Amino acid sequence: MRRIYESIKLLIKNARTILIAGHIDPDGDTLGSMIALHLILEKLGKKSDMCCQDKVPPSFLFLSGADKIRTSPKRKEYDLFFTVDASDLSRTGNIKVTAKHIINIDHHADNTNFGDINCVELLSSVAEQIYKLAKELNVEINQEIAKALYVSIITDTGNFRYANTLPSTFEVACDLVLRGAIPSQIASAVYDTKTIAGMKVLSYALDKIEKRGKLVWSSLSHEIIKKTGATHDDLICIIDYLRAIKDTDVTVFLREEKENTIKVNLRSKGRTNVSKIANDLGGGGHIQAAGVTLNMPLLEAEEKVISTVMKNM
Ligand SMILES: [Mn+2]
Repeated sequence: MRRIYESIKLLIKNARTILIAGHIDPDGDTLGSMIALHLILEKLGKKSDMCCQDKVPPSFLFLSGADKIRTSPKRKEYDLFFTVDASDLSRTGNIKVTAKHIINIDHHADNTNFGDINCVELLSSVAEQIYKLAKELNVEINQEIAKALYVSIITDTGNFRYANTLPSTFEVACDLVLRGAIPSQIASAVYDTKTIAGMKVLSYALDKIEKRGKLVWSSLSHEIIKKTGATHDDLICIIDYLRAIKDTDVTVFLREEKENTIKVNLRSKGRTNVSKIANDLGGGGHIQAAGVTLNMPLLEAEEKVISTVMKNM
């Protein structure tokens, strides 16, 4: 690993143009890591562009530099192209650039090692890797970097609750707090961001909950989503509420984005591989979090997904 960090150091030194890309539907880890890396490079006197195919969710806009993240890259060619939190290049979506070197920094077990340099470690979050990189580069972590990395850690570990929470996660988090990340303020900025429309649409989803064995699911029709005025950001967090029900393993949430377009999210607490289920349905993802889009009526999609899950549990 040490050698990998050494090579990254050298490539940064020689690069004139640098792009940092996150994954589609950006989450706290990809965004926090992008911003932290951008700030670290800035401290080394290196300018970098940041790019994510999809817009930054409003709950992360408080991070300094979040407003600099573009949905398309400034240039077509870069010396260095960092991807953070992407298990495969396709996870960066429609960001198509040519680069002399691709540096793949990621913590997913199924990473396809698509980079020229693959910095892949099974840590809680990419934040832990960026933290190590900062140390390796002799860049002092200031309050802004600490805040960004802390956001990555709490969002990817579900506030230190998921199985990926390691002793090193607490060590890094502790140092970030010592360097000015204020846990209560950051938690409030990230989580106390629910909208009235989001709460209303959630109430419909909760009302429709069904449970069969260790499987829990719910769904929302396009009509309800339209009626409440809920946005994409209001909808993507619903599965976390469903997931909190006791004595369950798999959670499924289906939403009718438009007629015959059903977005399906799958989560597992570890006993069932939802990535396999999503694959069977034509989608993809990870063991504990996966998804698929089905082109059929909502009821039909619900039946199909539930029977596929039951077969795999
Ligand atoms: Mn991550």
